[in-house]
Amino acid sequence: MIEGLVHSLSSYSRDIDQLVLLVTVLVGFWFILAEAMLFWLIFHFRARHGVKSQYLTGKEKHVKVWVNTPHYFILLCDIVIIVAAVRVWVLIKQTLPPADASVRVVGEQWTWVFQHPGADGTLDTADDIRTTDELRVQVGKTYHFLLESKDVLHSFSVPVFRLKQDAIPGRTITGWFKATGTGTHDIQCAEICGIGHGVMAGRIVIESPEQHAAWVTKNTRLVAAASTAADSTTGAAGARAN
Ligand SMILES: [Cu+2]
Repeated sequence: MIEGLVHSLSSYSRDIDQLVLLVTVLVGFWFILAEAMLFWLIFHFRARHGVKSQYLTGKEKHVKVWVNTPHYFILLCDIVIIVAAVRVWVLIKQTLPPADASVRVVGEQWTWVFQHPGADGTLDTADDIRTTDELRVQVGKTYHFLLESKDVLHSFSVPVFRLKQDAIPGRTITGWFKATGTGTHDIQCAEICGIGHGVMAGRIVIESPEQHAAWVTKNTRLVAAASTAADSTTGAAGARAN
């Protein structure tokens, strides 16, 4: 979790980090100022012997200016935050750059199932490679992920990518990512999805093109061997039935 917050390994992770920093600084500034003002007022206008309290309606001009001026500055900060947030939202959620490859991600209680294209590079063909709790991708490639859920709401979260997307039963949600560095990193479910939610952890292995090609070749061969074995078993069962 902590390593996910420190590392930033997708083409858009820096945009999200900068947005979070902007919100923290702008909101933090007004928070500290407001708290400091509150405590100063409490201290300065504390009860004193022989001093009567003053009643202010809040409508006096010299009082109103203390309310309105910060109000306008805060509205300005709101506009800055909205513009920055919409910019990042459009870049990540509204734009779908062309994919170099696609992977299917299926959440279920309580595991992640990944379907990768095999040696043919195309998803939903006979040589697809299926794994549980381990997603294998190549650095520098743009991936579309097709996110599904078998049962309840889950949320596909890859902290190093700053990626989080809900998985909804009955829907296929398409999103994208492009890894900018290699290594093994956390995948988590970010939506309470039942008693095993806390153990619904996976990992993403981001590989160099050579490493990834070797993994795809090896596993495509394993998939082919498994389907041949299954065919011969079915054939044998068929022969017995006859
Ligand atoms: Cu889940």
